[in-house]
Amino acid sequence: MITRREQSINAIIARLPDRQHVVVSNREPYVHKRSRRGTVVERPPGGLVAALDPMMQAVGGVWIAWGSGSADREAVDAGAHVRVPPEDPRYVLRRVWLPPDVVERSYYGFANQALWPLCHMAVDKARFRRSYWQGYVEANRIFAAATAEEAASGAFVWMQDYHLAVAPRQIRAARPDLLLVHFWHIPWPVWDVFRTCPEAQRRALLEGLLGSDLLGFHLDRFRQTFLECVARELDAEVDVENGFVDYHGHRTTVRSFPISIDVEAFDTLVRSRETVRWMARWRARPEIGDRRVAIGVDRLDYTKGIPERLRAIDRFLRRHPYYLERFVFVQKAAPSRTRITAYRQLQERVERMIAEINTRHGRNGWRPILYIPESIPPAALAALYRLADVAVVSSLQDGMNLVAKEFIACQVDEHGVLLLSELAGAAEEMAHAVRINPYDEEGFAEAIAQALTLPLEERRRRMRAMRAYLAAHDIFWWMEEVVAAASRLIARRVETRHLFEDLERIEVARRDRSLVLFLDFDGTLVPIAPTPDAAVATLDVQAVLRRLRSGGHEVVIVSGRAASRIQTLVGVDDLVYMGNHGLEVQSGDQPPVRAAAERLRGQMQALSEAIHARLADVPGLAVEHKDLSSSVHYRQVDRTQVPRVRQVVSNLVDQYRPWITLLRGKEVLELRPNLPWDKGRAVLWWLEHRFGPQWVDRVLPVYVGDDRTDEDAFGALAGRGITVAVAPEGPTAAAYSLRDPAEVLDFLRWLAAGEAARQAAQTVPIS
Ligand code: ADQ
Repeated sequence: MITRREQSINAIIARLPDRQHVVVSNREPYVHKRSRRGTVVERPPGGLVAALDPMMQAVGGVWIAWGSGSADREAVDAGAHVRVPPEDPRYVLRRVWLPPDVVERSYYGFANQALWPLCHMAVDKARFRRSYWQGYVEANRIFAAATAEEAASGAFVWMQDYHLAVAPRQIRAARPDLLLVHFWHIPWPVWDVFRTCPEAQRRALLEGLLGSDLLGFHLDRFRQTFLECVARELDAEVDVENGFVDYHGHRTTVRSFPISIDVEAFDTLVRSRETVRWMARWRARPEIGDRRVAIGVDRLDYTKGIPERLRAIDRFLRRHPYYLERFVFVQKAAPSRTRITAYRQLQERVERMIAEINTRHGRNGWRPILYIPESIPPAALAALYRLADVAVVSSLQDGMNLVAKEFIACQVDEHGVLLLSELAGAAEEMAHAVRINPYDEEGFAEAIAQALTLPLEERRRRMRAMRAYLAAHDIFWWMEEVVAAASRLIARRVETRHLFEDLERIEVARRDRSLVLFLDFDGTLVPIAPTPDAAVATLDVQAVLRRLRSGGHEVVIVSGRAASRIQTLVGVDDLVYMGNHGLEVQSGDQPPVRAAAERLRGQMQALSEAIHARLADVPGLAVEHKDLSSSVHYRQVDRTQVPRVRQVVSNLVDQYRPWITLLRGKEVLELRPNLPWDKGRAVLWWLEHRFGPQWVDRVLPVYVGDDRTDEDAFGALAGRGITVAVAPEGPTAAAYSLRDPAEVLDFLRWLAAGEAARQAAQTVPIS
C-alpha cells in the first residue's frame, strides 16, 4: 500500500513539474562530526528536517545550510557540496561557511537576542545592537549568494525561518527568475511591539521578507499582524483580505499554513517494541512506579513558560495533598542556546526551582519532579508521551508548538489529557485540550487537578477528536498546502490570455485525447443571481451540455453548493455533479474525505441555525445550508450592516474550531469543514480515479470557473489542462480568461461542434 508520505510526495512532484527544488535553512539536515570512532554523520533532531528530508530525497535538488559540524569541511568537494544521505545519495547538500564572528553576531546575536525575543513579545530581553544587525545581514548575504549560485533557472526556493529574513530580497535582486517561498516558524508581533526594533532594522526586515513571492505563517493572526506592520511601516499596497502586498513593483502573497508532524511515523514509533520496552523501563524507575504521570517536554527557552509551570505544580501539590507520593511530574528538558546569558539564567532558575519544590514536598524517598536534561532516544520520548496521564504545554508565546501534536499522535491508548496554553499557536487547532493561561497560577494549578480527575470517557472523547483532526492535518498536508499555493503563483506568472485567441492550440491539444470538462456553475454557466435560488441553467446551457455529453465528452459540474441542489438547478441527467467544493459526488464514488465531512454534518447544521437566529433582523441576508457546508450571502444586505454580519459569523465560527473554517468569497461567507480538500484536489482525485494515474495521456481536462475556490483547480491543472477564469478580478492562476457566462456558452458550443464546423467557424465563435 502506498504510504501517506509517498502519496504526498507524488502530489508535490506533480504540482511543480520540471522545477529544481532548493531548500534554504540555517540548520543542515546532515552534520559531519569528528569523534573518537572517526567521522560520524548525525541527523539533527527536529520536525522540519524530518519532514523536508524525505521530500528532498524523492525530488532531488539542493539543500543550502550552514556547515556547523566539526568535520563538515572535510566531507565536501571544492564547491562545498556533499551528496546525502551518505548511505544512498539522493540530493546535494551545499554548505555555506559562516565566519565565527558572523555566527556570533548573527545566530547568537540578532537572530536569537533580537528577533526571537521581539517576535515572542519579550521586549525586555531584546538587544538590537548594530553589530548584531550587521552580522545578520552578512550571514543572509552569504546564504543569498550561495542560493543564487546553486539555483537553476526558475527553481522553487523554499527558505525557512527567522534566521533568513533579509535573504529573500537579496536573492531576488540577483535572480528575479526564481520562485521564492519563505516560511516563518515563530509568531509575528503586533505593531506596538515590532516598533521597538530600531527603524532601519525593522524596515529592512519587512523589505527583506517582501522579496519572497509567497510568505507563510502558522496562523492567520500572525499573517494579519505582519500585514499591519507592513502597512504602517512601508509605502506598500496591502490587501489584508486577500493577503497581497504590492511593494516596489513586486507582489508577495501572505498566507497561513499551520505546521504539523509526521503522524504516521510517530504512530509506528510509538507502537514499536522498542517504545513498549521503554514504557516498562520508565515504570520500573522508582521515581515513577505506578504513580500518575504528568510530563513537560521543552527546549529550555524562556518562551515555554517553564517557571510558570513549576509554580503551578507547587501550588497544586499544596492544594491537593492527596497527590503527594501519588504523582510525579517528568520534565524532559533540552538545554538550548546556552551561550546566551538569558538562556543560562533560565536553566539555573529552572534547576533551582525544581530542587526547592522537591525539597519542600519530597518524602519517603519520593520527589514530585523528575528532571531529565540529558538527551534520550526517540523511542524513550515516545514512551513518555504514551504513558503520560497529562502533558503540560505552557508557552507564554509559541508559533505552533509541536510537542502538543506529538503527544496527541503518541496517545494511542487515548487516555491522556493535554493541558495547553491558550497562548500557543497549537491552541487554535486543538480545541479539545484543557486550556490554561500560564500567567494565571491558581487556574493553572486547578487545571492540573481537573485533568487528573477527568472521567476516562471524557478524556477519550477529547483525545479522539484531536487525533482525528491531526491525522488529517499532518506535516504532509502542510507541505502540500505550501506547494499548492506556490504552484498557483507560478501559474499566475504566466500571462492570462483571452481564450478565443488560442482556440487553435486547443484544437491541436484535443486531437488525440477526449475532453473532460469541469464546469463551475454560479458565475460560470449562469450569471451570479441576486438570491441563490434564482440561478437556474437556461435551455441553451442545458442543450450544449447535452450535446457535449452525447459527443462522448465527460462533463463534471463542480460547485460549492450541495450536489443534489446543483443537479436540480442544472437539470441535465448523465453529468457528474460534485457538490460542496468537491466533498461530495452525486454518484457511487466518493472522495476519500467524505466520511470525515459526514461526521461534521450535525455541527454545520447547528452553526447555520445559530447564524440564522442571531442575524434574523438583517434584511437581505440569506443563509444557505448545504448539508456539509453553509454560505452566508450578503449581496443584498445594506453596506452599513456588513461589518456586523462578518463579525457575528466570525464569532460563531470560532466556537466550532478547528473543524469548521470561514472563507470569504464574492459577497458571501463560506463555512466549510476544515478538511484537506479543495476543488483542485477533487479534480485530481477524479481524474486519477476515473482514468488512472496516467490520465494525462488519455484525457484533456478543461476547467472553467470564476471563483476564488476555482483557483485551487487552476493551480492543480497548470500545464496539464486548459484552465479558464471567467471575469477574473485580479491575477489568476488560469491560463485563459473569458468575459462572462455568455462567452462560456459560446466556447462550449464551439467545443461541442464537430471538427468541420469548428474549422468553418474560422476559430472564432459567434453568438
Ligand atoms: P521550537 O521552539 O523548538 O520550534 P516545538 O515546536 O515545541 O518548539 O518543538 C520542536 C521539536 O523539538 C519537537 O519535535 C520536540 O519533540 C523537540 N523537543 C523539544 N524539547 C525536547 C526535549 N526536551 N527533548 C527532546 N526533544 C525535544 C519552533 C517554534 C514553534 C514551532 C516550530 C515548528 O518556536 O512554535 O512549532 O518551530 O515550526
